[in-house]
Amino acid sequence: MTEPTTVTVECTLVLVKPDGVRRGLSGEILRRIEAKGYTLAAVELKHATPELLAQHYAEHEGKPFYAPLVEFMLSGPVLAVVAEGQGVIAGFRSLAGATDPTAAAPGTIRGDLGRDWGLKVQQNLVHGSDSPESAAREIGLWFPQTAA
Ligand code: IDP
Repeated sequence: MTEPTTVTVECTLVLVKPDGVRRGLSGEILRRIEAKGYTLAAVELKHATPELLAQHYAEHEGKPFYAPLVEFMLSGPVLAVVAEGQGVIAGFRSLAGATDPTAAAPGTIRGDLGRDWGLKVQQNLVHGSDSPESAAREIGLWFPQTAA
């Protein structure tokens, strides 16, 4: 059987959330992305704005955790990252682990480094785009200078 020859290189938006930046875990999270073989195409420390977060989290508007999530995301700087590589959208979400750090598997960012979700439910260290459409939209929001 021959190996497939098509290599689809894609980009995803990763955010190291304010808990990750505050706890000094940005370097460890970038290290895991690079160790997996992905490339860092852009890295920038940013302060989110309510307007940016309203767009970024539009799908969650109206949910009970929406307002605390936005408040948390405004509580400190966020490290915005564009990671590039074959299968990086699904691959980073697998590196990140389950949304709830208490349930996330050992070996994942949230499983190894995340704190018990019972305390601060929004605080799960990282965001990663969940589809090619979300990745394009989110990269355009956080890195508007890269938009075509
Ligand atoms: P994901 O980040 O694993 O893709 P989403 O369901 O897209 O998870 O939710 C976005 C973010 O909203 C989560 O990362 C987490 O910070 C927060 N969140 C999701 N579900 C809950 C919840 O049930 N309670 C509190 N916060 C939540």
